[in-house]
Amino acid sequence: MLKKNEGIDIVKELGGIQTVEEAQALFEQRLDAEHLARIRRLSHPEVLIKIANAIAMCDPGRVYINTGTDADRAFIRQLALNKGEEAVLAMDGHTIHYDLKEEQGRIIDRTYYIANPDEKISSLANKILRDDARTVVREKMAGIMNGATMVVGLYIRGPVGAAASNPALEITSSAYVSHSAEILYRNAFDDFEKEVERLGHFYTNVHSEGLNRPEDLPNARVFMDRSHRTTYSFNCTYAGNTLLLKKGNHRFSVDKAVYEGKGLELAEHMFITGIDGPDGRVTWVAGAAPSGCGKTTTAMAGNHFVGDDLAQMWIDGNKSVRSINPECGIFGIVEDVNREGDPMLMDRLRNPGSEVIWSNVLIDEDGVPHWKGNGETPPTRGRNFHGPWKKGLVDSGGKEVPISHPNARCTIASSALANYSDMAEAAEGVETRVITYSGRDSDTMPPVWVAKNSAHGVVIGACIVSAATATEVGATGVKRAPWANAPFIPGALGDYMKAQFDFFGNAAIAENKRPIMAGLNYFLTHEARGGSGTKLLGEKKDVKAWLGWLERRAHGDVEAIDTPIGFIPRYEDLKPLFETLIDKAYPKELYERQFSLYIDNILARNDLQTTAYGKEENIPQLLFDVLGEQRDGLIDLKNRFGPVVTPDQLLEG
Ligand code: SPV
Ligand code: MN
Repeated sequence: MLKKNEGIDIVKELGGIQTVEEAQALFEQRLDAEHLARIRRLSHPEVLIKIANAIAMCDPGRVYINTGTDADRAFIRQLALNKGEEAVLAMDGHTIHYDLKEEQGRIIDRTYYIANPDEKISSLANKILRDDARTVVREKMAGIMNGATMVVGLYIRGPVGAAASNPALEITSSAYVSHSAEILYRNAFDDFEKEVERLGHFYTNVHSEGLNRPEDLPNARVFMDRSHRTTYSFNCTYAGNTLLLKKGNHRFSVDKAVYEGKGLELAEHMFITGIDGPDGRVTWVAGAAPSGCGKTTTAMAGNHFVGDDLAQMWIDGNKSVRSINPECGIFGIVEDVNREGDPMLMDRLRNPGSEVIWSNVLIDEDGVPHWKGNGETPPTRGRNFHGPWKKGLVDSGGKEVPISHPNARCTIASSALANYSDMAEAAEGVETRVITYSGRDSDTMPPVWVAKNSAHGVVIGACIVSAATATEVGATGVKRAPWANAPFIPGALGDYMKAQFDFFGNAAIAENKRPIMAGLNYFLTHEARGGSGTKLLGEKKDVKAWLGWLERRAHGDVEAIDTPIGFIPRYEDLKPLFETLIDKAYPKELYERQFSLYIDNILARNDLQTTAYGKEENIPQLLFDVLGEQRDGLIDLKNRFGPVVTPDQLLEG
């Protein structure tokens, strides 16, 4: 069991400041008059003590208290430019940032939970004992900001006033990290302490890029102290390792939901978007997918964008499931973003009018960014994550260096997007009626299916399988990706699973508001369905049809075909949706290939999950019951129809 405030708070011990008086004395010594005046606008003892200790530990040359004004944002952006962390591009408001070529994703091998001696953590994660972590942090972070400017930012992860928001400090010597925080999170300088009082806690993140040299990268670390909800990150720059407001704090929010949420809260790796239905109806969808599997594209395919990466959910007094986005911007993968699949994002990336931080793409000699899969004619030379680049360049291993890294990203405010919904700022969140789970699955599950009930829905999430993507350094192969949230689940998987069953099956949700739960799969290939080649059977834009169908299904507007894995769409419902939503013919023959059940593949998946979960401790029996029920049904179908069962055969029942 996770114990809060257990063991020493490392930054407090290394900083040595225990009281508000000591904190104030340090501020007087270390801050110039302007920033002293700013910090005097704060009075919460814990907040002041935490900031003072970060200063005492990191020993910066200057402390900048960021109040989130336009002037402060301009200062931070300019600091990033002066330091060389970013450079300006041809388009007004656009900058480029590079991470070292060895740090183009999350460094999971150097990411640890700080644990108390008797504490269990996820079998998928690394842990370091508190005393050892203190030694490492002392050795690496004491004085790490010598001569540098420390920016202290006060944010709220979610709208001010929302039930599931969490206040968080981002303290960093990287102006790029701070600049990114300003675009991706809500600066809450004026509301911070009020929100800390209301919510009873805050998260703290302390980061320094150190000297930002490749030789220091083996010593880079990302530490998460669950007991004190404080992160430490050093010698790295990639936002997934450094801007711990994002995944570092998401991990704490998962803990909070699982261990304190009482079946009424979740913290998910999900987009949130609204789909227009008939007669002006808007239906809100939240969906999980592993990093690099189309969450941003799916969110942008909706009519009303709220978020593309994270969702905080709760059951409210009106018996509905509400969701908010802890972020207010996107840190989106740009590979394969093009006019065809992502017209609205492309519009913002290629036209003036918004602030964009690009990372790890190619910049040509005219200061224009280029990336793989953008549908444009690529230049033959420029500068990218690897340094100077020209077509045909190979790395030290003899591999061709792509024009942009597959995890190259753009950072942009949600409000810049044409489909941005102002519901993104609503403290009451959006009423969520559809939950989706997806992964890169080339050969097994159909494009869309709806769980029979909430228990089956939780099992869809538990059973996500996905090919590895570039967001984690060194990841390869096909992996289980439970709820697409596994990299961010600090505690035991069984505890997390129980929280899922408790939440979605909760009697506190009204039956007519209980979300439908679905699987989505955009990655079926021709070769897996009787054709040849690894080309996808569908197109990116088809997602609008799948979401459109789910929108109708959530309101009971369409019937569906009952199968052991859940309900699949009828052809006659999909065909008009393809026509009206994406102006595309949808041949029956394609439908049959996409929605025939390949029983042996699904059974193999079922076995894989049953075996893998069988090895975990304390997995709720309900998971095995659901998998067993599905297996029996699938075997029965196979006995009657053979290994490939078409929708028409399924309709025969
Ligand atoms: C992801 O990889 O899931 C991201 C980017 O959203 S980050 O976690 O920040 O690396
Ligand atoms: Mn993510």
